[in-house]
Amino acid sequence: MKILVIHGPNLNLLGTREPDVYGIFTLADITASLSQVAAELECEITEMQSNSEGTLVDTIQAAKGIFHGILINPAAYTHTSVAIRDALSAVALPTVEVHLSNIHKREEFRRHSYIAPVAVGQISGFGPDSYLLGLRALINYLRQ
Ligand code: CA2
Repeated sequence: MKILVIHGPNLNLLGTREPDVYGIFTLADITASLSQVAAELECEITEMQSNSEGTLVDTIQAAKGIFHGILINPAAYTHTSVAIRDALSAVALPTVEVHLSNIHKREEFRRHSYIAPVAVGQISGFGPDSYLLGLRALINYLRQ
């Protein structure tokens, strides 16, 4: 089982700024934890991060035929990107949307996700655990 893990814009800054909102862990810490869970679940993960909407769309398009599912934190593009939603819809790979923070208890503009309607589900508010729970949920879904 091959899973593509996508980190959206500014997540490369994790652990360097806004620790009160996003915590003190870095993207490398999340990668390390995800790798442990992936080994336990006997799946293979490939990770990428980009600040560019076009690169994220290109990456999603290229996933078809290579990956079985997508785990994505679209970050700010969650709330703006019809292009990322359309790419996910086009490849039709089971997708789980994750967020570190609980987007439903923050500013009003974060409550709407363009991605949620094309995802299997959304996990939000558990910090790095959102990724780990999301990977488990995606693998369980794919193995049903
Ligand atoms: O809670 C999440 O995971 C978000 O996807 C994070 C996005 C935000 O726009 C979404 O509404 C919710 C922001 C990611 C930016 O991460 C930073 C990390 C450190 C310093 C600054 C930004």
